[in-house]
Amino acid sequence: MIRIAPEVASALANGAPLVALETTIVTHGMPYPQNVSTALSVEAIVRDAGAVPATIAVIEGCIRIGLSAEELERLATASDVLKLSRADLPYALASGRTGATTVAATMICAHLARIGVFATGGIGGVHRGAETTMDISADLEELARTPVAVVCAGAKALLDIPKTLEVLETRGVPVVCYRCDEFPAFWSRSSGLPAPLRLDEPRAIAQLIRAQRELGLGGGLVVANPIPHADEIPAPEMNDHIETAVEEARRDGITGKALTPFLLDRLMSNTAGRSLDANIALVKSNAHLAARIALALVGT
Ligand code: PSU
Ligand code: MN
Repeated sequence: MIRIAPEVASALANGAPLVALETTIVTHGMPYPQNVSTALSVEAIVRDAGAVPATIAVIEGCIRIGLSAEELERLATASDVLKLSRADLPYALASGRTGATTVAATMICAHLARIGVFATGGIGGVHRGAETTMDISADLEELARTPVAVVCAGAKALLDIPKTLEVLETRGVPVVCYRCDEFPAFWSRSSGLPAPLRLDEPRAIAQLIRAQRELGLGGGLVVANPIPHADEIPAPEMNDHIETAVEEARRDGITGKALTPFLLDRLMSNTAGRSLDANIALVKSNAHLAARIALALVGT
């Protein structure tokens, strides 16, 4: 059910630092060809920092840890690729389907392969209007149960960020902000909400991960790395676009799994591609930080 690429397998055998990468961002988060070029650059960034990338997906019913460039290209251009979270993973395996893994499913697969650090764009969270829709991403539940550190640029600002942070706190997930005092809001550095925890060095984050493991607490943690200054879209500007996109989703009756991809796509159009440029920049920055944490964890 699980196939580990040779490069990843030898890194695991040698205790070398590894960084897991997800694929929903490729298939449902960005358009072609930027999705493929971003995924390849992110892998290169992890390698340049001295770690081994492990891009995760399900291909024809098999969990794959590490994809070749050709496989990535095929995944990014295939139609009918499922968006897999915890609930869908066994279905994809049992029915031989191909699917991209969300944060939740990537955490599960990374943990199966004994990879403890994972870089993405932004975690899923509590959607705006969740008090009536009950749309809360399975990513939050996964963070509470699976011991993988997720490096992200905070939660996407299209979510209800205060409620997202409340759920993480309730479920006992440490949320550590990297070199900032405010929880970042994906395209913007600022959410108006204070950092639950703050650490300034990858080594200190590695120590936190070790302490969490040694206490036997289970569960993962969120490392929130704000988008680089030069790439951010200021929050007030982004909020107008988000309100428009959320209204468009309501008008078109978009719900469930389709909602986040729909909103990301509408934002890209409504910002004339600027939200995509920001998304690409923040993923690259997260990959670099994740690699540094992975290095610190193996003590190099
Ligand atoms: N980060 C990005 N783009 C994305 C995602 C993260 O920069 O598309 C994906 C992740 O896979 C995350 C998913 O798990 O969005 C959240 O989906 P949902 O809200 O349906 O749980
Ligand atoms: Mn949802």
